[in-house]
Amino acid sequence: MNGKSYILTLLMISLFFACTTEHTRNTVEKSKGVITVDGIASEKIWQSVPWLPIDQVWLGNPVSPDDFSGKYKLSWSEDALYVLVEVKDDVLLDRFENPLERWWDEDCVEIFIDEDNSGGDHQFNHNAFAYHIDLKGNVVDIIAKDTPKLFNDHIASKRITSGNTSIWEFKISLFSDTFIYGQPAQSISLYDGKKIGFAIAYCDNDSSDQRENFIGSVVVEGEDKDRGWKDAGIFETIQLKK
Ligand SMILES: [Ca+2]
Ligand SMILES: [Ca+2]
Ligand SMILES: [Ca+2]
Ligand SMILES: [Ca+2]
Repeated sequence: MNGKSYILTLLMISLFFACTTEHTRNTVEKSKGVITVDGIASEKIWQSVPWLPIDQVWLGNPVSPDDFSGKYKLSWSEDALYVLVEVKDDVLLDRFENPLERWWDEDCVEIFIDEDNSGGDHQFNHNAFAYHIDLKGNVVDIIAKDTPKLFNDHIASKRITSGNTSIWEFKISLFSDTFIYGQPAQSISLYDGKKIGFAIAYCDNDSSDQRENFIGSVVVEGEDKDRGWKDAGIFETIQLKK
């Protein structure tokens, strides 16, 4: 093999692995069996799909593994997107009795959904959703300036915590950008090949007035990394596969 074809072969091999990795990360495999939202990852699908990291610090200082580490898996059925999350957090802080009070300043999982993968602004509209799920399972997003609302009928979840490790299962119904809060709405049916904008994050607070860290699943370029709550352009595109 001459020098040129050697380099070409190397390039093709690296391209192949780059594509394979990308494929694994962005493709969401359908569950053949029913997923029971009980906080126990006993379903077959959870054994076969890979963990993905929640490791991008969007706010606060770099985190040590004994302060926070997190990972997640995805699957789907025709009626919902499923997320399995494992978080190791040294202190679980449930500060506010009222779920609509500073929901981001206590420990919570945040799940970002852009149903039609359009990207763009969603601060005060439903072009996309930024669901905060607190330790009691309450789901909060804002529908207008200073107007947080409960979206408990969009996400069912169950958390089981043992020591510093919490396992959550989430079942997420998807709604289109025509959703209007308080009016009856039909959730979207999912299908093979569908693309969705997705990101997940964890607000970690252990003992402070404000959250200490906000750690997400996607790389956000630039200085201001806390943009997921208003900008669906930072989400990652995932694609459903049968
Ligand atoms: Ca389960
Ligand atoms: Ca912590
Ligand atoms: Ca959208
Ligand atoms: Ca914490």
